[in-house]
Amino acid sequence: MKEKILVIGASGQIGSELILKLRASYGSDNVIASDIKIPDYEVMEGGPFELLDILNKQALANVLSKYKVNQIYLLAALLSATAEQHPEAAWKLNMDGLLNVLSLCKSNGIMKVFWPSSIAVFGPNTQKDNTPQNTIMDPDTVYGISKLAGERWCEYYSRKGGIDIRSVRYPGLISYKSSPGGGATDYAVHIFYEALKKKAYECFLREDTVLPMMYMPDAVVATIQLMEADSGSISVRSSYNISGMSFAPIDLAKEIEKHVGGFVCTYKPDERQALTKGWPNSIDDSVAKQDWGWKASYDLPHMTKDMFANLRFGKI
Ligand code: NAD
Ligand code: AKB
Repeated sequence: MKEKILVIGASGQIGSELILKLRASYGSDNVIASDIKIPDYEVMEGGPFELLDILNKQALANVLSKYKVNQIYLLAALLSATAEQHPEAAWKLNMDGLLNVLSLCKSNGIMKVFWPSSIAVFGPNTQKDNTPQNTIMDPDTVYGISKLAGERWCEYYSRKGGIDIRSVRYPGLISYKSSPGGGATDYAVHIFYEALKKKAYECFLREDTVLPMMYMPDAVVATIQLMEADSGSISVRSSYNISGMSFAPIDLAKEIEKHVGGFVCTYKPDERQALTKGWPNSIDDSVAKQDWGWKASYDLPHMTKDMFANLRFGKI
């Protein structure tokens, strides 16, 4: 069957990169971008775009039928820091958005959905190092609670609704094409811009806050690889752990100093520090490796070098 793919939240940090790869693989006309925000030029001009609010179920139904969509990537969500400031709006978008998609998939016979979870599903009682696929999950942030509930809905609709739903728990993502959307790991993108502009950055997390992180090219590969894997190889229908690298702000600052002589990072933790308290230091992704052959390519030095190559000679 010819793929007709709808990406919801296509103007965001992940969507604006993922959509380019999907269009390159499946053909521009077969990948419809949608968001409540106009995307950047490359996404807007590269194929169809629909202004779509995921909370408007009828509008979503209209887009699904207009393009005869048979696959959905649902990326619209409020991330950790914004969700903590607007708990009810976050719950509404993160839950109702997902439920609108799942119920329309069921009634329209749309078979395949990608929905991302996050390392924020873990909590203070979770094992912090090499966090297993199946473990204690007691998130203490609005965002983490919504992601854990979302994982349960995905598994429920996969097993009982007959929809082929696939998901990964992304770590904090680092990218140069578009700004991050309001999370506790955003410092790891902002620091690059400030290093180039001012040779200085004031970090909102403590210097020793080790978190799982991933470079965007790896995140995009993981997403597409999982979506293209044989259905029979997918043993996890909640969400897969995937791992890229783990570092603290001080490790990243030291790496940046190698590229920007005289760079100084200072630390002034704010309310975003508390959001990371229950998050893991590192992730065990052996199940994803075994099921669909996942393997990250970028470590901290390789990612830092590539970020600077793109920010210096690409677009900033
Ligand atoms: P983002 O905030 O950059 O992008 C989200 C997009 O959704 C935005 O363009 C926004 O305009 C759009 N949106 C908001 N409300 C909408 C609505 N009502 N209808 C339609 N679109 C709407 O987020 P992102 O970083 O691209 O994240 C995408 C997904 O991946 C989210 O589910 C997020 O929780 C998850 N995730 C991201 C990271 C990360 O580090 N970026 C890590 C873990 C999980
Ligand atoms: C955030 O910080 O909210 C995201 C995430 C880890 O889900 N980057």
